[in-house]
Amino acid sequence: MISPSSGTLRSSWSRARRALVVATAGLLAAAGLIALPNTADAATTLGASAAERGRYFGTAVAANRLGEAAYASTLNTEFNSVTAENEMKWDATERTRNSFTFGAADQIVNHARSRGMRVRGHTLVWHSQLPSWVGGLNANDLRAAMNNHINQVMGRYRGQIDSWDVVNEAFQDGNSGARRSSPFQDRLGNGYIEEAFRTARAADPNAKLCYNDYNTDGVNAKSNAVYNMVRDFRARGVPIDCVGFQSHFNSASPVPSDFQANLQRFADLGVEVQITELDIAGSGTAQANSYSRVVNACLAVSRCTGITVWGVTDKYSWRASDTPLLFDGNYNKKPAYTAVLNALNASGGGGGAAGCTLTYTETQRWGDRFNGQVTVTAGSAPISGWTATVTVHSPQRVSTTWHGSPTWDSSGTVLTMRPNGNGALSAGGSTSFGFTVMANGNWTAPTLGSCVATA
Ligand code: G2I
Repeated sequence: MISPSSGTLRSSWSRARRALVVATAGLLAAAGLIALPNTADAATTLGASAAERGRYFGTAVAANRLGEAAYASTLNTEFNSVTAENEMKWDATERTRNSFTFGAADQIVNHARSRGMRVRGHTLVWHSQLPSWVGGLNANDLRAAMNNHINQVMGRYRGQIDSWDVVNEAFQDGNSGARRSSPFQDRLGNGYIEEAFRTARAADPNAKLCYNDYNTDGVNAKSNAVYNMVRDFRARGVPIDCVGFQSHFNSASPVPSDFQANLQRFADLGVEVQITELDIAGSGTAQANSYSRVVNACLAVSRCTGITVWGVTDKYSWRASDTPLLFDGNYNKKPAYTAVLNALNASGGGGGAAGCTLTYTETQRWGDRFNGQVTVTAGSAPISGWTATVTVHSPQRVSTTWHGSPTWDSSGTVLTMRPNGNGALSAGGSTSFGFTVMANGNWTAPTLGSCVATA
C-alpha cells in the first residue's frame, strides 16, 4: 500500500530536490558550463534518457576489459545494451570446424543480462575474421558449415539476444552496388544471404534478424543495393526484421545530409533501423554536433529503436587515434557525451511526451526462488498510468506478484503488469511492483521490456 501521507512527503521532497537541481543547473547554464535540455526532470544517463524516448543506448564491449573498474562502472552506469566487439565472431566461436568456444562471449552476455541490459549479437556470416578452413570448403560443405555455425551460435544464446547481425558487410564499396566477393558469395551465390536469414529465424525465433553494413548511412549506390535486397526480402517473406547502419564517421566520410531520410526509407519497408557501431572522429564542438545530428535523426524516425557506440572509451577504440567515442581515455565525459545526453533529453517536436522507464533489482534469494522488484519511473511529464512488461526465463515461473495487476502471455513467461492503485506518477516520480520467481535451476535475471505510459 502507498499511503497518502508518504506520497505527500515524497512529492514535496522531490519538488524541493527538483527545485535545487533546476536552480543549480540554471546557474551552470548561465555560466555557459552546460546546455540545459528543455525538460524539467531529465534523466542523467545515456541508457535512461534513451529509454524515456523508447530506445536503447548501447556500446560495444570487450570481455577482457570488464575487469577494469572504471570501464565496468562506466558501462554499467551509462548503457543499457551491449554488443560483443569481437567475441561472437566466427574466428572467436568456431576457430576449428564444429568445435565451438563461447567463454568470452558468455562473459559478456552474463555481465549484461545480470544487469538487465539487452544484447545485440554480432555477427554470424561475414567475410572478415573468418578462419581459413571456411575458405577451403566446397559449396555443399560450406552451406552445411554456414548453417551449422548459425544454429550453434544462435542456439547457445537462444532467447537471450535482442537482435542478431545475421549477415554483415555483404556489399562492395563504390558505385557498383554489387555483392562483395567472399567464400559465401563466390561459392553459394546470391542466395546465401536469404538462406542465412531463414536458418537464423528457425534457430532463435525470438531474436530480431538484421542485415548490417557501413557506408550505407546516406542514399548512395551501396545503400540502394541493400535497400533493394531488403525490399525484395519483405515482398517475398524472407525473414528480416532490422537493418543496422554502422555509422563510422570521419572528415572524409561525415554524417550525410540525408542520413535521416535514408533511415526513414528503410523504416518505410517495415523493418526496424538501428545505429549499430557509431563513432565519429574528432573532438570538441564539431564532434559533439555530429553526434547530436545522429541522435536527432534516430529520434525522428519512429522505427529507429536504438543506438550503439563502438566502444566505451577512446583508449580502446579500434581507431583510438581518432578519439571517436563519448568518453576519453580517463573515462571523462566529452562534449560529445553531453550533446548526446541533451539530444536524448530534449522533448523533440511533440514536446513533453509522457514516458516511463523500468529498473530491476533482486531483493531476496532463497535456495529455490528469488524476489524481484521493478521500479517504474515517470519521465519528464506526469503520467496517469503505465504498462510494463517483464520476461522470465523458462523453466522459471512466477509464483506471486504484488503492487500491480498482472496478465500473462500463453507461454507463462511474459508478465504484463498494470497499476493497482499506483498508476499516477508525478514527473520523475516512481513506484514499484514485485514478484517471486521459482528458479527451477535458472537464476538468470528477468529481462525488462517496454514501459508504456498513459498521459
Ligand atoms: O572495423 C570496425 C568494425 C567494422 N564493422 C564490423 C565490426 O565487427 C568491426 O569491428 C572491429 C573491431 O572493433 C576490432 O577490434 O573489427 C576488427 C576486425 O575486423 C577488430 O580488430 C581486431 C584486430 O584486427 C585483431 O588483430 C585483434 O586480435 O581485434 C582483435 C581483438 O582485439
